[in-house]
Amino acid sequence: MSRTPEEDFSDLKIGKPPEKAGGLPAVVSTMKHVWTKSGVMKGTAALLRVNQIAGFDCPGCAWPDPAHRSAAEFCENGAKAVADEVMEADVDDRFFAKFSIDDLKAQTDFWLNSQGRIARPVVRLDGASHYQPISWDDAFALIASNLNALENPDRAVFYTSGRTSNEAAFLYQLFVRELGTNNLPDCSNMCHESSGVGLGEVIGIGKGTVLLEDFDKAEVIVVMGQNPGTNHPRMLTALQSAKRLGAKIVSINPLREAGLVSFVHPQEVTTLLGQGTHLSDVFVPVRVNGDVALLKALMKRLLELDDQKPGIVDREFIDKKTAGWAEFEADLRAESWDTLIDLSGVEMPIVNEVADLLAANDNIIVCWAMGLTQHKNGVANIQEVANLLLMRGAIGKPGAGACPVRGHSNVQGDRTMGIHEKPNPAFLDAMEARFGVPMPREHGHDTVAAMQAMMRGEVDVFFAMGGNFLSATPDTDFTARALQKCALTVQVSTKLNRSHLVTGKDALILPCLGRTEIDIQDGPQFVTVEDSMGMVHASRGGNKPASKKLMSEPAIVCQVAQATFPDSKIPWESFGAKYDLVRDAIEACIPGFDDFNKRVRQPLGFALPNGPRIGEFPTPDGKAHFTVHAAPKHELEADEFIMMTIRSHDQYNTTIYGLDDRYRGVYQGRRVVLMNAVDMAEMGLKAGALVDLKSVFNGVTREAPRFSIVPYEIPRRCIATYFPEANVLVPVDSYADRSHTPTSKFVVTTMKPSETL
Ligand SMILES: Nc1nc2c(c(=O)[nH]1)N[C@H]1C(S)=C(S)[C@@H](COP(=O)(O)OP(=O)(O)OC[C@H]3O[C@@H](n4cnc5c(=O)[nH]c(N)nc54)[C@H](O)[C@@H]3O)O[C@H]1N2
Ligand SMILES: Nc1nc2c(c(=O)[nH]1)N[C@H]1C(S)=C(S)[C@@H](COP(=O)(O)OP(=O)(O)OC[C@H]3O[C@@H](n4cnc5c(=O)[nH]c(N)nc54)[C@H](O)[C@@H]3O)O[C@H]1N2
Ligand SMILES: [Mo]
Repeated sequence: MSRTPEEDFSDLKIGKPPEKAGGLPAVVSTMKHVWTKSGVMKGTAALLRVNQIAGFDCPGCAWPDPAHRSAAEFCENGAKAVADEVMEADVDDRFFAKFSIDDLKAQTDFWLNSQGRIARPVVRLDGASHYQPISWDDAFALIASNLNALENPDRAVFYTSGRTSNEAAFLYQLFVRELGTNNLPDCSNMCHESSGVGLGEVIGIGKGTVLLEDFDKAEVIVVMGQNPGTNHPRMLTALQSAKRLGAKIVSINPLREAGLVSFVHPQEVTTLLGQGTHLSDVFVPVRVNGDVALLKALMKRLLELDDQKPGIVDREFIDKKTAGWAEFEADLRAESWDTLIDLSGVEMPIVNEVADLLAANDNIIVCWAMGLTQHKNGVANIQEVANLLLMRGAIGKPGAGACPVRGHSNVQGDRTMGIHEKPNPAFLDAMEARFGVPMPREHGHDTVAAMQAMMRGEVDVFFAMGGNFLSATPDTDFTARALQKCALTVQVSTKLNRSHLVTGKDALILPCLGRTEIDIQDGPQFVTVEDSMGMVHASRGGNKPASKKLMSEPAIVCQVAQATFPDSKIPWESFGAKYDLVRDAIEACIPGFDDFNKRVRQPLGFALPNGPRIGEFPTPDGKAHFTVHAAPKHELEADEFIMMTIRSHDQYNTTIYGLDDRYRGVYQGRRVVLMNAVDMAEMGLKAGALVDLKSVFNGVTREAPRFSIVPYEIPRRCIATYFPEANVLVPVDSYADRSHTPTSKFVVTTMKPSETL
């Protein structure tokens, strides 16, 4: 067996996880990433435009911007995302001539990303060893000829990652539907789909119900299955502010994440060296996927407290606004305390402490991310959160509600723009009326279904608007084989990644402008995005594009469309030239965008309508719904562990910025398994021992060799690894009921010591 560069553990160091996030180390890390990658001047200039009213939306995450902004409205990891984009365009003709595709495959993801921005369009024709330069026109002609040759439009699949602007997303889905398919899988399928489906069913909208200002009015904020210190650092500012105003914070997580313990605001100079704000009042070390049991335990306790002293269950709200209470209450009363406590892994005193807080305070916000959505019962997890809020009447009023914290900076906007394999018929009707082009009605493939269709040989063209489909999807080896069955794969990208190396017979890389860059078409253009709380605002880059040969995403879509449909009724050429015209079309087709061009030019943009936020539930019966879910039981064999795959502090999804996970005390290595010391002792494993991991699902075995064991404070029989390294172990057919989100936080795994090499 040969060793890959990732499997070299000579520099791996394990330290103690810090007690607090932010502070000086965050400032130092920010400057290191920004200045070494993009140069002092260009990097600093870019940072000063992040999230400013006349600047660009941070490509880091979807956390909203406050109305009153500081000159430095960014965080350490947002700065890394910006620095990563503001790199030189060194992936150019010379680069592609020098390195064959096989040479590139031998490199790590970290190396691939650190080569710089992609400078020009390139093609690899069937059998060639290298990518070669291609002109934009020839690239568009190649795509058009493949699309026009399809036996059926459903033999093409169009993926979207969540950085794509509203304008690009709207144009993209319009083109795909003009072609005649709804095959529009997106990263949301792997991310907050369980939140969308879960909330959609019970409150009538698949989005959160709070605004940023609600945090300052909240009395209790519960943060579940989320690691904001790394993934949404600007959220810590909101938590700190709420905390200073008296709110209590409850953190429900198998790991005691540093960002949730204590926080030193990196931009508050006076507190930079201090101890910081202690954030979590209660830490609840739930077992992986013990959340349904835990939430039911909390609600059962609330019922008991209400029996003792009525008023905790908000009966007036329940009578007026909801349905399903009687069955829900009966199920909770019938649950056994022993079972709930056992399945949650949380001790009774902690359950009581949290229940007391939830009983004593009416303004409750629950925030969550991937720790809840990426489970077989992901939809049930979210609906239990909704049950809790509804029972306390904590939805539809200021300072309370549901807050799914979105990942990619415009993933929510892309959905609003119609990037969805199951489009709303009213939206299709509106597009037919506006453009006079028939729209396909049959549902298309989501991400998992697209992978399976490719594997069956039912996909000829795979087109990706951003992202890294190969490494982000589950079951890497399966996805690799599936992608290679396509005739043509097209990647619209900014940086090199593994999806450029495992491709269809022919492959194109189309390099696009990033958020930070000036976009000139018929004059300077700007785009718009929607944040995690449904605020829509403008984003304008200020940097000179990394290369003259880049095109904007909207322009790329319009040119592909023009090449494919030279006689289209849709005004592709003018759409590509003037994004105001695209916004007019969005206004005509999507509710909530009245006066779009005018309102988006207001300094703070505008909020999209949200019924539940004001206590109106757009479900078929106009009520919010209580739902009943059984707590999942997991019978593990003696040698089995539940593995969750998570992000380190130095990565953005599949983009690896560096090899450290500072907040967990892991340095210079990513092939690690966080494991409970008692489990290690039982298995006879020492810190630093190398193990091969194996998952078996539906009779199929998947293996990932050589991971180093790190002792960690994590519940017994639970382990954690980083994605994408562990994605080979996530089975393609293990996904959430109804939302089809891969179960990236729940992979039953065994391990055995690795052979010495
Ligand atoms: N810097 C940076 N920022 C990012 C990203 C990034 O990669 N890097 N990615 C972006 C994207 S697309 C997304 S979706 C978000 C992701 O943001 P997160 O969801 O915070 O990301 P994960 O690392 O997947 O962390 C999941 C958290 O859930 C916990 N967890 C795992 N299983 C369970 C469980 O069963 N129950 C509970 N209660 N908790 C559990 C883990 O311990 C971990 O703290 O971040 C976005 N922002
Ligand atoms: N095991 C496991 N797997 C997971 C997860 C997990 O927690 N565990 N999380 C899942 C989640 S939540 C998500 S959202 C997905 C993420 O899946 P993706 O969105 O597909 O992956 P990213 O790594 O964010 O994509 C990175 C690439 O996007 C391109 N890019 C960056 N900026 C731009 C831009 O402005 N325009 C264009 N066109 N391209 C750009 C760059 O070329 C870069 O290499 O992964 C999922 N996969
Ligand atoms: Mo995500």
